[in-house]
Amino acid sequence: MASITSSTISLPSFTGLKAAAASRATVATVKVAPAAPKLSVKASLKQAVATVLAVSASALLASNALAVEVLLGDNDGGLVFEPSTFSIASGEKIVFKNNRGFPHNVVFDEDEVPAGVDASKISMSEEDLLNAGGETYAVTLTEKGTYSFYCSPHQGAGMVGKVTVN
Ligand SMILES: [Cu+2]
Repeated sequence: MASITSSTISLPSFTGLKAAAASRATVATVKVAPAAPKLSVKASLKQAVATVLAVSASALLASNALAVEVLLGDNDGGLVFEPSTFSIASGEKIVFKNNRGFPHNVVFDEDEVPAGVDASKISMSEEDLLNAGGETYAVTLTEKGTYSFYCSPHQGAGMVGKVTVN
């Protein structure tokens, strides 16, 4: 019994004279006792790791919540917003970024924005274009509801999008 650990040494004080008197019972207890703490340590470590993962995941979500990036033109050169349909929280910034197939722009449809929203105040002008790769247009929407937008040079090609502000 050279491997008796501190946790097993304290056992007699818990189990009292009963365990001390029956040596067989003490041996059995000694074998079981170290295993139990080992398991619970593993379990709590697992839990700790899970908690850390959950925290970093929510931190990522929180940082994403500050700005959503929408690519203008997908990586295959498709004339689309990527993503084209998405949701954001009120006050969250949308950054439209020139990717492929430019020039592009971002115009909100005056007939498809929440009541009271002036589409011209959140839009680029129809003639204004993002001509170079990486150029951005950022807008922050606060009024809840659904907004439709399009790229004026490519609206006919289907470069349209929809954002819901929750
Ligand atoms: Cu476009």
